[in-house]
Amino acid sequence: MGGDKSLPMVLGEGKEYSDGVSRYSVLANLFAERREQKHLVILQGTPDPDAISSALALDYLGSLFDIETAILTFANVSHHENRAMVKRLGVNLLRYSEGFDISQYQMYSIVDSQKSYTELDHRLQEHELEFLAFIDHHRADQIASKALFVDIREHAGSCAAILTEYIKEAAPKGLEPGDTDHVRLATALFHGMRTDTNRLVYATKLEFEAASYLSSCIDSHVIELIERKMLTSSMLGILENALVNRHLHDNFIFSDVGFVRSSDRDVIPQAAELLLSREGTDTVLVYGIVDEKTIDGSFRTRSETINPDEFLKGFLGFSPQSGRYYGGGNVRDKGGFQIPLGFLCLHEEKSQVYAMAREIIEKSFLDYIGKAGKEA
Ligand SMILES: [Mn+2]
Repeated sequence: MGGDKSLPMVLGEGKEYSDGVSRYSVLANLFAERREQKHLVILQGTPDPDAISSALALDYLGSLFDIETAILTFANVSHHENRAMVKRLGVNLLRYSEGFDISQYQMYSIVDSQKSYTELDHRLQEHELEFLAFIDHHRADQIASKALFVDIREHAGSCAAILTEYIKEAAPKGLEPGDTDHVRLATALFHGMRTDTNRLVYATKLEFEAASYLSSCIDSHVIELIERKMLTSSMLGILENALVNRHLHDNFIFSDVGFVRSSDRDVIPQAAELLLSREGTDTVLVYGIVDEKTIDGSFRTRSETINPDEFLKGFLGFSPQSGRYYGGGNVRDKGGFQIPLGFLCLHEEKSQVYAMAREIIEKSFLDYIGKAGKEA
């Protein structure tokens, strides 16, 4: 360590501090001073694979110092793929409730979250838990973290890759392919990296280095099973609607999927991607009415000239009440929008509301792309 309690300055995104001390050695020293303590890793929001695997990594690192770790969440794992990960890899997550006994823990950490405060800070303070580590890859929050160890790397594609860097230092010879716990850990971390980087398409050097280190322990079969897309019959129904209701306008496809429950909302972008794969199509807009409250739409394009963000802002405009645009996207290939139905959702005749929404959206869309007719 670079001196008592005061950490040296962190420069850039590298694995070392300005004085050449590695980030991990600082964390390892803190662990060493807290042997056999009990550690709580807190996951904020709905736990995703990057967060879960980062927590597993802290559990592993702590175990090298006989530290016992529990992973605490505030929400259930919802997405199918994430549930599959928890189940396949036998991850043990504790769901927080009022009755949760904090007093048995001496310290806590937060991983993969921009926020370094939690909804149970008052209880953590009451029981005098030390805030051990705050490790993240989102943009640094205005409020500086009070953790003893802070590692925020805004340019990292995933938190899992940062944690893998620590593991690499703790176990330089590599994890053991014959050890099921190591395989579980490596597989979780690789999956975490993949989900945060669009299956490694947007991975940084840190992810590739981490993947290379973990490679001998990654169970590819499990990754394949976890990442397999599962569609419920209601989801298939949504895709079917998108196909049946499609209207072609030159190289544009416009479609709607009907009424959708919020749990099936993720299928709308999938429907847009499916339609975009039609030969000769370069731009797709698909929408549905979610929970009878909002019109949610997805926009996909392969066009060289269309900027999805400009397109959606221009085509739908903004809400007079909030002053915010209804939609937006990136400059390259995708975007989305959400328009509240407001008082219209009180209407008894849902089909009329739907027909009206459809007419308005399609007309504005066609006006915007400079076409009058709407023949399929
Ligand atoms: Mn993440």
